Amino acid sequence: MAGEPQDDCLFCKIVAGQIPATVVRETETTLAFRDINPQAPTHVLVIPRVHYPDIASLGTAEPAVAADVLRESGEVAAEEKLESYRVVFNTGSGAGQTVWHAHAHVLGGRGLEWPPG
Ligand code: IU
Repeated sequence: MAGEPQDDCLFCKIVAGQIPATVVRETETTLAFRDINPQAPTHVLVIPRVHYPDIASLGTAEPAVAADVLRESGEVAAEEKLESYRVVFNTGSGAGQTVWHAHAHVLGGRGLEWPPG
């Protein structure tokens, strides 16, 4: 059920402490940890503790938690002292989503081109 931990979800396992992650920030509703395959000098993922498959379904069901993810993305950027950075929600396999638990990528520490690939 949406919102409940999923047995086959990697990020639910990180939230449960069953898989290690390099955590940089934690709140009651969110977790922020370093991406295992960083695409920039700073590459942190901000996830809700609750399971929803993407940011749209989280935003519809639990808008306050979606707002927490956005606020924490800004807090990560501030902690990492990023003057310019990008917050990305890949949504759908055609946009590069591979993990079906909502997450923001916070990317910075190098020049970022626009439009993205
Ligand atoms: P995506 O937007 O769904 O593709 O992002 C998933 C990210 O999760 C991707 O950048 C992976 O490198 C990252 N990740 C991770 O940090 N730890 C893991 O064990 C796995 C994926 I699997």
